[in-house]
Amino acid sequence: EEGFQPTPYVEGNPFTADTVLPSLLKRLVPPSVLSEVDEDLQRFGDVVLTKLRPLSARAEPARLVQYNQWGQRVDDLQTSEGWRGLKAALQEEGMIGIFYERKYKEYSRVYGFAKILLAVGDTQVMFCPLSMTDGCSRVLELMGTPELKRDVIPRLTSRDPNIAFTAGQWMTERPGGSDVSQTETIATPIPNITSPYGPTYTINGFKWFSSATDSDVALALARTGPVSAGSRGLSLFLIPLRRPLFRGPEESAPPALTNNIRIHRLKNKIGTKVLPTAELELNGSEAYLIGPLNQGVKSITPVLNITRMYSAISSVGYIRKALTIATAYSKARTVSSGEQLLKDNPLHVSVLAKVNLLYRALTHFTFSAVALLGKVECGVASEEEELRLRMLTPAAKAFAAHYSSIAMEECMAALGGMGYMEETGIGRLIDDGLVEKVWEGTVSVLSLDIVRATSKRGVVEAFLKWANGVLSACPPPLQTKLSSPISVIRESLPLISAAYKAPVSPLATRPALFLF
Ligand code: MFK
Ligand code: FAD
Repeated sequence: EEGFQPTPYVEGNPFTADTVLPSLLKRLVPPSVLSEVDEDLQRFGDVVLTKLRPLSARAEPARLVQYNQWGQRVDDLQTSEGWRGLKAALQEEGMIGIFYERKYKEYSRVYGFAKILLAVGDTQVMFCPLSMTDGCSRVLELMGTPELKRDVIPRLTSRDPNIAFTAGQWMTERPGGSDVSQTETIATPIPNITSPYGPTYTINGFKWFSSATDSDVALALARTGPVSAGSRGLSLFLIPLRRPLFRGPEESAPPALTNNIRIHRLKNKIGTKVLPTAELELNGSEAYLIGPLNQGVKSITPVLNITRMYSAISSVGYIRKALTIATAYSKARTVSSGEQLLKDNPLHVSVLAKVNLLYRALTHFTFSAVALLGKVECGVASEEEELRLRMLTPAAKAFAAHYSSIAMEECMAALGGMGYMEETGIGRLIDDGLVEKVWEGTVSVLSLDIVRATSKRGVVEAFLKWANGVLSACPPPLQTKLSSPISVIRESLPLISAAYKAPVSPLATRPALFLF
């Protein structure tokens, strides 16, 4: 009880404490939109502190009850109150809604992703199911029947948690997740039945990873062509997890999955423990074909590209949270015989500055892709911008995932022993953030995707034109002319390392643009 008492640190409102978002938003959003968005983000910063954080603290890993007391198979997935509360709170905040209401037109993506950046460290990976819900909405917007657009999109994008749906994505199977060509799940057409939602099939197979197991629908790949056709024999299906999909308002969703889906087991993961990732057996599940037959991989790519954007922003959001804690601690903890706060110690500040620089670089980099996504979805992007987005998406996701854990470990150590304690939450952030290197494409698979993207005519030219334009606007020491995407990477490395040594300044953040 006696002796030195450590001073608790205060994290503060994540928006007003943020060192990057205000200037980033000024750069990307016109003043008329900025004033409204700015006000909402300040309010939302308080919501993160007062509502989302307490809910997150009450979120527990889900429990799976496979059999009831009569020996019947029930597969009752019991999620925690905190998890359900987080989902509802984020739906009410318009996470998904903002992106389809498009109140701020092409700037809606920047606005919504700014909210994600602020919330991600305090929401227990809830943006995983929400990202797939977003991706599913986009696929249905692009390829759904008029009835799907009428009935399902409004649910997926709803701000009312009582009627809102979430969606999962079932691609990965035991023979391969990066490479889906050996998919074993089979789709069989039901003769003479066509639902208004599309040609109706039954699905049989085993899905090895299902993270949004508490969702209402899932987009899944299943084989409709010969095994010899590999991934070109797969089609995309919308699968309801329960039937009927729509119930009266008085009936809440039954916990068990009722579309002939069994939950084999819940995954035992390093992190993302609250997220109910499961293995699923599908034994004659009803499903609707989405998009053209045997073009399932291509049809699901809008989901991949949207969830990859969420992944990139999540990685950056984890750094934001860890850095905020480390910065707050530096204002509370003294060193040098108690004479000096850490924030005034040059050696310590240089450590924080390094992470701060990385955070700035990655935020500007990832949001440049987010801004392009908004433009493409609103039909106002040029062809060159569309091609650039195609390349930037896997690059942003891979870079952010790679650097995030490095940055978070620095932040953890910046609190000394306190950083290694569970209560700071940095440990959970690191464990959760690690998965960004794996799901939605590993770093190697994404680098192959960049190669795939650049093999399309015009992509490299569009990219170099843009990169050289950015470079020519930089101060002389950073000016250089690039001739290939490889040279962008090669030339950027010395610039980035030079920037690391420099004090944090607007100039030092510029090399972010050279990352890609
Ligand atoms: C909070 C964080 C948020 C994130 C959370 C989400 C939860 C996590 C859930 C998951 O992890 S879900 C599973 C995600 N799985 C993957 O990401 C799989 C990784 N593997 C790949 O991405 C492979 O590249 C792929 C499976 C797509 C390769 O399949 P294929 O069949 O060998 O691809 P192919 O034949 O090269 O391409 C088929 C078509 O799609 C081509 O078009 P064309 O038919 O016109 O030639 C390609 O150009 C096109 N394509 C492929 N990837 C594309 C794309 N188009 C646009 N964007 C892409 N990314
Ligand atoms: P593999 O593809 O076997 O990869 C193994 C290694 O091989 C990796 O290092 C990879 O980089 C490397 N590799 C693969 N191909 C190549 C290549 N051509 N060249 C060089 N190296 C290569 N999936 C879903 O569909 N839905 C979900 O909801 C979902 N949730 C998930 C939740 C969690 C927590 C995790 C960890 C995964 C989830 N996944 C989900 C699965 C995830 O998308 C896959 O694990 C991922 O795509 C990798 O596939 P894999 O596990 O089969 O690994």
